Amino acid sequence: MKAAILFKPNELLQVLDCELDPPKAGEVRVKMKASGVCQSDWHILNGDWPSPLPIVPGHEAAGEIAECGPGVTTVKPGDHVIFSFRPHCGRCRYCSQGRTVLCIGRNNTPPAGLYDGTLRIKHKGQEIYQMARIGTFAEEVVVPEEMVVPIRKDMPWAQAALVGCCVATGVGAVTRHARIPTGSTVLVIGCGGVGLNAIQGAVLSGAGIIIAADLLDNKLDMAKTFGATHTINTSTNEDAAKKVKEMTGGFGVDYAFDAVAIDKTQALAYDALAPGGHAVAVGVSSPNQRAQYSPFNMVFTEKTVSGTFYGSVRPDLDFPVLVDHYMNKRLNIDGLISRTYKLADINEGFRKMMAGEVARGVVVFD
Ligand code: CXF
Ligand code: ZN
Repeated sequence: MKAAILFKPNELLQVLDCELDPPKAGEVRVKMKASGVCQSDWHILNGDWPSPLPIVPGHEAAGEIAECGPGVTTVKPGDHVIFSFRPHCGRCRYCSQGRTVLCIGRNNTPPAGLYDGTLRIKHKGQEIYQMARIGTFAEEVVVPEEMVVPIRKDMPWAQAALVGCCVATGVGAVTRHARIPTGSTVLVIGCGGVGLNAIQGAVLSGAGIIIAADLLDNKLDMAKTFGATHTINTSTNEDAAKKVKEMTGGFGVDYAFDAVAIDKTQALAYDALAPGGHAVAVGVSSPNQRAQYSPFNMVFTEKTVSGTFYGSVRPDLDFPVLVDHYMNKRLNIDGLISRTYKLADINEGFRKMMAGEVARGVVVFD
C-alpha cells in the first residue's frame, strides 16, 4: 500500500510503497477512503510541533474496516468509520467525567505509535510513525479499535472525513465546550475549516450576531454563506476589537472563538469581549506561544478565557450526531470541500491550503 511519508521537516512528502503489518489484539485495519488536509498536518510538516520521524501525517479521515484483530467488538469488516485522533480508555478520571479528550489512561509517549509501543507501517524495513496514532495519508492503516467511530453507510466519504477534525472541532467548540445560550453574540476569528464550523455551531445554537474575522475577503465571503451576519477584514481594519464593539451596540461579544492561535488573534479574542464574555482558544498554536491577558482587566470585567481540544467532543456520541445533521441538511460540509486530490498530489494540497485558496482540500482514495 502507498503512504505519504515525511522524512525531515520542511521537505516534501514522499508517496511510497509500504508494508503494513496486520492488526494485533484490539486493533483494526482500515482501508482509507478520504482524508482532509488540515493546518495541523502542516505543523508537523514544518517542524512546528515536535514529532518522531519518519511519519505519515493526516488525522481527518474516514474509511472502511478491512480486518479486525483478536478481541475487537465495536466494529466489523465492512463498517464505515470516521477516525478519532484522541484515544480514550473509557475508565480514567477524565473519561469517567465524559471528558474523553483529556484521557490519561493511554500510554501517550510518543503519541504516534500503537499502544504496545510498536509500529505497523514499514518502508523498506524502516518503521514509520503515524500522526496521532492514525496517520491517514495512507491507503491503509492499522489503528486501535477505539480510534474509529462507526457511522451510517449513506454518508459520503469526503464529508465523513471532515467530521473527524474540522467539523467536530469547530461545531464542538461552540456546542460542547462553550455551550452558548440562544441569542448570544459571537466572534469567530479565522475562517478556514475550523472557523467556518464554529460559525455553523453558532447558527445551530441560535446565536444572534455572528461576526467573522479573517485576513482574506474570499474567506469572509464564504463565512457569510455559513451563517456569519457581519464580517471584518483584519488586514484592512487596524482596530478590529473596536469594530466588533461597534457591531454589538458598544458592548463587544459574549463569546469569541480563536481558530488561528497567534498572538494577535488571541489578543483580539479577549479585547473584543463584552464584560462577562468568554474567549475560547480553539486552534492549536505552536508550543512556545504565550498569551498576554491583563488579570487586572479580567477581574473587573469578569471575562473568561478557556481552551477546547477537539471541540471537547466525545467522538462516539458526537460523530454520529454530526453525520445526521449533515444528512438532514442542518450542517454544510459540501461547501467546505473546495478541492479533492489523489494521494500522489498531496504536496499540491498543502501548497493550496497555505496559499489560502481552499477551505478544505480532501485526498480521496479509490
Ligand atoms: C490536532 C491536534 C493534535 C493532534 C492532531 C490533530 N487538531 C486538529 O487539527
Ligand atoms: Zn485537523
